[in-house]
Amino acid sequence: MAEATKGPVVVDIVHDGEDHTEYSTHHAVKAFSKCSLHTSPFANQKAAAAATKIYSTQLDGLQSSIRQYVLEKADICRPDNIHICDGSETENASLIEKLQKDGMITPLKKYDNCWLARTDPKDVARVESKTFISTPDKRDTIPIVADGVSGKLGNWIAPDVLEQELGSRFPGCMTGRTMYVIPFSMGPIGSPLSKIGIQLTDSPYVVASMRVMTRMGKEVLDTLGEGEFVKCLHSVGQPMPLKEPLTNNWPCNPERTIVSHIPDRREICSFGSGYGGNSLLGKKCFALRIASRIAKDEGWLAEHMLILGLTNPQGEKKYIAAAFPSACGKTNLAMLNPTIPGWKAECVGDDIAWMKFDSEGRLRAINPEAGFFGVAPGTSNSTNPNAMATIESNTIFTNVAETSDGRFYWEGLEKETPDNVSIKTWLNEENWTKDTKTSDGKKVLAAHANSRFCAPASQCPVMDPAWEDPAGVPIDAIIFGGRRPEGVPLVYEAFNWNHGVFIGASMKSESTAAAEHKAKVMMNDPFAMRPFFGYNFGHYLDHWLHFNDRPNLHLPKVFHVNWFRKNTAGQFMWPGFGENTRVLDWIFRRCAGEDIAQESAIGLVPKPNSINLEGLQEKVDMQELFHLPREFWEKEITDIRSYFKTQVPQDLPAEIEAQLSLLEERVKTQL
Ligand code: OXD
Ligand code: MN
Repeated sequence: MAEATKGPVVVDIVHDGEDHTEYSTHHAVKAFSKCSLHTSPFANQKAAAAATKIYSTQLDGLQSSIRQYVLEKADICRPDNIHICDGSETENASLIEKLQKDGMITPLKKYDNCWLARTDPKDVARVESKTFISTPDKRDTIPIVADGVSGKLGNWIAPDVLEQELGSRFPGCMTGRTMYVIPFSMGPIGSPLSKIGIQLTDSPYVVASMRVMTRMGKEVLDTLGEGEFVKCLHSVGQPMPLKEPLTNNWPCNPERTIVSHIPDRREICSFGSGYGGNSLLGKKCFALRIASRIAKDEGWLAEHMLILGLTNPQGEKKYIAAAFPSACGKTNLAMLNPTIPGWKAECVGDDIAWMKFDSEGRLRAINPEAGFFGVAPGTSNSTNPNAMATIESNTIFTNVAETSDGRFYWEGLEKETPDNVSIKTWLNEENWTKDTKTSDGKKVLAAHANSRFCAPASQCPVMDPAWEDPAGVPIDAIIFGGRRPEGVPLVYEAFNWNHGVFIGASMKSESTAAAEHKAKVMMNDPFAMRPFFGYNFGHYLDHWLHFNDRPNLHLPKVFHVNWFRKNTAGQFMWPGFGENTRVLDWIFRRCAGEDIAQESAIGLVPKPNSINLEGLQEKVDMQELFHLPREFWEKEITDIRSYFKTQVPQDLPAEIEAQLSLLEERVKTQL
């Protein structure tokens, strides 16, 4: 690890361009004690305050709390320059130029302002095992589990241990680099549902991506005034001069990666990874982990949900929020093209929903993001034409493959890519074909399974007119879903709110390439939040349940869907994609109060022939699709019970336990 240069940071304005301001830092001779930098720099507010007192006037444009934060962290990280981002086109152009010069991105010439980044192959996904939440009391972060049980609902780290971990990484980590200060708003600027963050990062790739994914720049600072903000510190962990050459010109430090959250201080510190949710701190770290904790404190919900507006042929509109684990086609559903004539679907968001009951008791949702950080493989004109239209310009691609005529390429685009081009893989291997194999005979992928596009939401042809409404959109239905090849029907409805919370708590799905998991295994993923809970899952369930006791709330109906059931031959039984409108139509009509559901052991299921199948090209065996095998459900109940018992032994609300017993009773008597 690089030694920090000693002495407090002095900030001089060296350049004040038309559109942005750049500062350079140098280090004064008077030294801090070595101890203050190395043992507990994050706790040493006094030393930082001293630096602030002496030098803060030189970051004049910033409000004092931000200035203090910047100085404190600059004092530890020792960047050569500090750049306050204004979010302008000019600034972005100079960042893109720098990224090109540094060999971090190349243009995809077939499109307008589209770029391809290839990462170090060691930095390709979220690292859940290195993601921590720190609170003085462990039980505030994760449920206590028995000795010998490995907890699967987040990682806790003691505050003093975290201080040491951060103290052994951040000092001097930005030497030779620029610290960018990114003011950003999660949610429309100024909305009462929005929150502001300040991210400090030494990665220009992160700045360019945050500009797409959030509302970023000067307007945010103006709106914030002296208000509160979430503190987000990020470093790729590669100070200059480099000790070893980079791979793909992508600075990162995988051996030392840590993604940490201090919810009591509304603070995030992430080190060592430049990619995705590890480094674009507005997304999973802020909008889910920190926000879910803020939401609990303030009485609202921050959820891993898409938001979709649906208009029926009569012109009536409803909004749904839907939670799916990664790799269940959330982005496809968020942008779906309905196949039933007369229906319209419009996108508000594809990944995260912040939801709050308004004064009339209606649940209102905003999408805190401004862009899509979507999984590329599988996206095509047949699966998601709206995403394809969105990513034709102003998009940053990461770890996709490239054609010789300057297009992007990934698995799923076989039919849409001309035959006469050659393909270079995400690993820079030329002349890839679908038959390319490794020396030990394994199929080589052209694009990494977690390769991404990062594109502005405003470019999506089906954005909802209200997607930036500061008041949010009213939510009528909450949908849970997962990849369930067996036993789980196409759709069912919860009997009531508490049953709905139980359904969310017992969600499962096949694992994803978005994180470091290797095999396709069935994983419990309650509320699709398993990697994103900002506090103890048991307390999270209490929070959801308490809405049932609040008077005058119009609680949305809750549903569970499964597009992924397979028949005995291993084929999907439901065509999915646009045809999912048929299920949404049923959900819509249920929300409108239609009598089209009947009781089953697991919830309310569609009455025979109540799902509109008119015009469906494929033959679907609805009987089989809704069959509830007794053995499967008995085993499911045993598994859920054992999951709760091992993972949430002390904090599971009694009501969830009661819901499980009710399910067990119904399965016993009705199946
Ligand atoms: C994602 C995820 O959205 O992993 O990237 O959920
Ligand atoms: Mn997600």
